[in-house]
Amino acid sequence: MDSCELQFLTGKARQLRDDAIETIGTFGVGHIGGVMSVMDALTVIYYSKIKNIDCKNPRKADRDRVIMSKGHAGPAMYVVLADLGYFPREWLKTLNKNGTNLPSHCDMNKTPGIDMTAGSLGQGLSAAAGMALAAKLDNNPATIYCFIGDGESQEGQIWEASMFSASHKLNNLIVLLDYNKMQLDGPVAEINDLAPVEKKWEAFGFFVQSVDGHDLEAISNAIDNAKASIDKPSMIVLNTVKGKGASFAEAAKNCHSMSISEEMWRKETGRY
Ligand SMILES: Cc1ncc(C[n+]2csc(CCOP(=O)(O)OP(=O)(O)O)c2C)c(N)n1
Ligand SMILES: [Mg+2]
Repeated sequence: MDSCELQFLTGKARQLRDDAIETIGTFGVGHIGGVMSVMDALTVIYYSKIKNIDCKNPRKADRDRVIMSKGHAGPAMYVVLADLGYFPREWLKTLNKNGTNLPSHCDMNKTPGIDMTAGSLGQGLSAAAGMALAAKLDNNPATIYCFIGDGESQEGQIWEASMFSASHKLNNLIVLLDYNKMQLDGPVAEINDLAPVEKKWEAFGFFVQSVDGHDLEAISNAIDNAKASIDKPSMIVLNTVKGKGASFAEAAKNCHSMSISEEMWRKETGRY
């Protein structure tokens, strides 16, 4: 990645974080922690790696897919999709309100550009694996990206889907684990530990890389390496910080879901 691209992506990730803080703040409450922690990886995917997407044709057959299996990070997807022109930015003000097209959790039947409905944790990776297998059978060049959470990884269905993916050699599947070490009400390590997570995914047949999930260049290189995998699906462990880039969230003891006042979001974003 050259310095120009790095500078562009750094600025874009900051803008998207501010958009998400404003969007959730305008509603007044939401999953700020898990939205902030995936923002750098989402930025690299959508502004550097993704292929064959078209905001005027969101269901284009050969598009790369992005599945946000940790569906409570819907607002992270929405700020990206609005920025890319899938729907008017005004929609962001309707987040989670009655009649909205932007519910707090991803819904493919409501939001242009959302490839899979999610929210019931553990299910999205199975859908992603199915899409990856279908793409292979169809000789479709699509890459399937799937974000999962570390708390979400306590769901047995995640491991069923991982076995299936390796068994079918789904090298067009890139799973990104948001390893922010926190789940809804506490540290993952204290509730049901995932460590050693890299060894687990390796044992399940994945090509595993572990990176700083806020290092745009490292994420970009890891995705390039994953795309070069010949016969294994990929796991990229994103070592992240829950709430990253929202100072009030990083400072909170638990930032899983927070109330955000107008004063808080304006101060954080500098938008008055
Ligand atoms: C099957 C299921 N059980 C419980 C919940 C409630 N829930 C929503 S988010 C969450 C915590 C998820 O933690 P993690 O995967 O670490 O995501 P993060 O908040 O770090 O983004 C839980 C338990 C759910 N959505 N689905
Ligand atoms: Mg987590």
